[in-house]
Order: sequence, then structure tokens, then C-alpha cells
Amino acid sequence: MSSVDMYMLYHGLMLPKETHSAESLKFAQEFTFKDDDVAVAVYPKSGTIWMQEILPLVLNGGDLTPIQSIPNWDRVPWLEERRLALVVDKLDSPRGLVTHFPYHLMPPSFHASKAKVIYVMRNPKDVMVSSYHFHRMAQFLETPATLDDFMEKFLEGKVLFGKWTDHMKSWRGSDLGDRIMHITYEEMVQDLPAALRRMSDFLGRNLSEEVIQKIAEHCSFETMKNNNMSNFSLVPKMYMNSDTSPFLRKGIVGDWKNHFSPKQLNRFTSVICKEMEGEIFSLPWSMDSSLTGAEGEKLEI
Ligand code: PPS
Repeated sequence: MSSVDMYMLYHGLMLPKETHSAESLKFAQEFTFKDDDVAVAVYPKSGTIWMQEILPLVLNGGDLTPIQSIPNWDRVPWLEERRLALVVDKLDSPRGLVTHFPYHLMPPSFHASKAKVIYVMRNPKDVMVSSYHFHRMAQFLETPATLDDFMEKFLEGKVLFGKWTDHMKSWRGSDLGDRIMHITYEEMVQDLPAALRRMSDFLGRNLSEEVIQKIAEHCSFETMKNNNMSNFSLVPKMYMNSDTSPFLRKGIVGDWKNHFSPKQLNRFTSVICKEMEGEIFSLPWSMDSSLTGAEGEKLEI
């Protein structure tokens, strides 16, 4: 299949036709957000599936039923994908949704509502590596020729949902005040219970330490890898070939170091740093060109 057959363009962003359509995007724009809805906004490969596991448990006080009985794509559906129209009436309130939309594509009802949003951000180097492997396994995405080739596409924004920097800047620059919480994938890897406590406070849940620990255990990489409702084993291999690369692949911080050459690292770093020029906030990861830097050990946001 050629890339023309695989992707559609929506406001300049490439979206896979397998999961998106003109109808699904219209449905998203006309979707009515309720005040108690919670959205997770996330650039692809930055922790979407993880939040589809976490959010229902934080909202319902640790009842495992949804993560043990509903596939992740129906449990906390994507705002922009085809499935939403099919499952929207079955969602329990407070509803959880995920979206890869940049801020400016959120529908009017989102802005009119008091719905809260958690923005999850991941080091773009690890996002790029995760995305590269995902493109190798997902049969509805163009298989990358080489990592070098894929990196250029990523830096130019010729990948799903456009440029990482545009996405991140759009949500960082949002005027949502206390309706938005920012967290990084790295913070979640480093101390998941602490991340869960922040989410619980933000969402006005008063979760006990016992419940926090229970959620952390059930949302660990290893537990999720064995959860058929979350590991995409329900998806036929003709769509996602886990023999090539599993969806829950490594779940670590800094895998880019196993993939980038010094030349690639220089190129990647210089493009991202240039795009960050003039921004009032800085990225919480070291963006220097060292392959041995202690990235991820100290995080600030
Ligand atoms: S997608 O396709 O956009 O929905 O992908 P997304 O879910 O955003 O990102 C997939 C990466 O998230 C990792 N992941 C986790 N890491 C740590 N702990 C847990 N519990 C977890 N769940 C998912 C997943 O392994 C992908 O990262 P990589 O680096 O490829 O392993």
C-alpha cells in the first residue's frame, strides 16, 4: 500500500486512514464535552496506552473491572478515532478520553466546558525511537526505510500528528489555567506512585496510599504486558505484528542511546534546540549532544 492510500491529511497533519476518517473527525469536532470529562492529550508514543490504564482507576478509586474487561481503545477512546462514535454511549461518567490532537484542534465544546486535561510529554528522542519500531510493526503505517530516514521525517513533521515541537508548544501555551496538568513519561517511570498522587489531587480524588499502590502495581509495564485488554494481543497480526516488535516494547527511559549515532544525535539535538529558541519554558531533559549524559535521572517540570 502506498502512503497516499495509508494516510489522510487533516489541517496539515498526517493521520492513518485505518483508524481515522472524515466522519470520525467531524464527530470529534461536534463532540459534546461534559464538565466532569477528563482528557489526556499526548503526542503519539508518549504514554497514551499507559494513561488508558491509569485514568479509569484513578477516577473510580482503584476498581480493576474496566482494565480487566474492556479493551483500552474502548475503555478510554481516542477523541479523533472511528471507535468513539461506536462506544460513546457506553462510557461511564466521569468519562476518560485520549487525544493526539494539538490544542488548537480541540473542539468548541472542550473550550466551553470545565473538562480537565492531563498533558503527557516524553523525551522526543525516545518518542522517535518508539515510533520507529511502531511503524515497523503496524501494517497500516508506512514501514520506515532506515532509522536515518525516519528521523528526518520525524524532524520535518511528516509523521502522525505532525511535529513533536508544534504539538508540545500548542499544549504548553494553552490558556487552560488550572484545568491542565503537565506530567512527563519520565516522571511516571521514575516514581509512578508519586505521579498517581499528583493525578489524584488534580482530579479531586482523595485516594488512599493503599489504592495508589494498588493502581501502580496494576499499571506497571510488566502487568500491562500481560493484560490482554491492553497489550493489543486482541488485534490480528495483519494489523499489528507483535513478532516484529511488541506494542509494549521496552517501556524505559533513554532507549535512544541504543539507537542514535553521534551524528544522528547532533542532528536531532540541533533541530529541536533551534525550534525551542524564543520559548519561555525549557524542556525538562538535557538536550545536549552527549551519548553518556545522565538524562532522565533528574527531572524538573
Ligand atoms: S500510541 O501508539 O501513540 O498510542 O503509543 P503510546 O501508548 O503513546 O506509547 C507507547 C509507548 O509507551 C510505553 N508504555 C509504557 N512504558 C512504561 N510503563 C508502562 N506501563 C507503559 N505502557 C506503555 C510503550 O512500551 C511504548 O514505549 P516503547 O519505548 O516503545 O517501549
